[in-house]
Amino acid sequence: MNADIASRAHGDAPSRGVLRRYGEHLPISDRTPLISLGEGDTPLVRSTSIERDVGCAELYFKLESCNPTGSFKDRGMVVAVAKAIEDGATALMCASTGNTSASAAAYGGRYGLAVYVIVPDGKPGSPSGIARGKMAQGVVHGAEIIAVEGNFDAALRMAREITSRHAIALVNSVNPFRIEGQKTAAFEIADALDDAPDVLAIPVGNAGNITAYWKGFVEYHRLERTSRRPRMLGFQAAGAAPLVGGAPVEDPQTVASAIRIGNPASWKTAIEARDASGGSISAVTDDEILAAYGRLAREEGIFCEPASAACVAGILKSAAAGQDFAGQTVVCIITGSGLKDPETALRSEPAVHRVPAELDAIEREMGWA
Ligand code: AN7
Repeated sequence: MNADIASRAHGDAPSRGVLRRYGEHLPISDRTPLISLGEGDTPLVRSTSIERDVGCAELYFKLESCNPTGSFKDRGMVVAVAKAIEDGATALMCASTGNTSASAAAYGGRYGLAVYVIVPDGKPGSPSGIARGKMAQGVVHGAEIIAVEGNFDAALRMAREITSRHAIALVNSVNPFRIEGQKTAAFEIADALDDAPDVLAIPVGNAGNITAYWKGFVEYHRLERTSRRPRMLGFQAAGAAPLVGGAPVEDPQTVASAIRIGNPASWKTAIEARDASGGSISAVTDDEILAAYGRLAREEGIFCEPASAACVAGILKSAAAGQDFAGQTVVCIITGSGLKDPETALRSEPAVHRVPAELDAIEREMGWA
């Protein structure tokens, strides 16, 4: 590791970050720099309203949106970047629907690495690009942004090929260190609840995160830190649901741009997590996603991105279809912040009262006069 990076790796206190907090469970050595941007240690918040409709004993939201770049990706990125630095890498690359690129851009910037991100391009009038907030993150952190006329699956194919030809570290979740870091969220949930939950509900796109959570729960159970392993309930958007249909989707479509993915890289391990846990992977429509997104914001105070709402939509749909969650503890993973995607929030004309800057105008408008 060069001295410059070593000197930057100090800046982690007082937040311990994933590498220090869970280092004993991670494939790190004494040469791995213990870098951090304060990732992990995210809130686990009890539901006030949706819990009743699900009919379970306790429903919690794991607010991965509270990570430094606003999504769960930071947990895996910190490990992947630390290992890349250990390896002598000077450049990172990922394909992304926006959150992986935001995270790579932030950590790369902090530790002096060049960052190249390949994202699906948004054409005028077509919803194929990444959310604006995520684009903003790549820009401000100084990444080279390569927007391709194609979807995420095409972008990932090219990122794999390019990083095999050039000395650039690939930090997509096909990088096993990403999965290692992301599994720490399962540890946090088990530590907070003093056991694994009965059910884990999670949105599924490239399927790295469901793979990571399952790995974390399996490891904690093996260490006898928990008495059980959760049923893994994965949810995909109906227009981008290859794991539900059992075949890749050529042209995936959904409002939840983070999970607009037609051929998940971690396909096999997602199916293994589903089957070994006695769980399922099912689809929710965009209408169901947006309904859950609205309820989370209005009734729970949680502004998440549409992809995150997919798991809440899914658990509500499962309960409405007769699945019995009585007596069970359910955790929904809120994978990313709603601030990432203001366009979805403002899709309909915002309900703003426009008035002159006068007290009586406000009182009249609000019906107080
Ligand atoms: C908010 O950033 O794939 O099933 O390139 O951003 O592990 O892919 C993002 C995925 C869920 C799905 N929620 O997780 C990317 C990317 C949010 C996400 C997922 C993503 P995986």
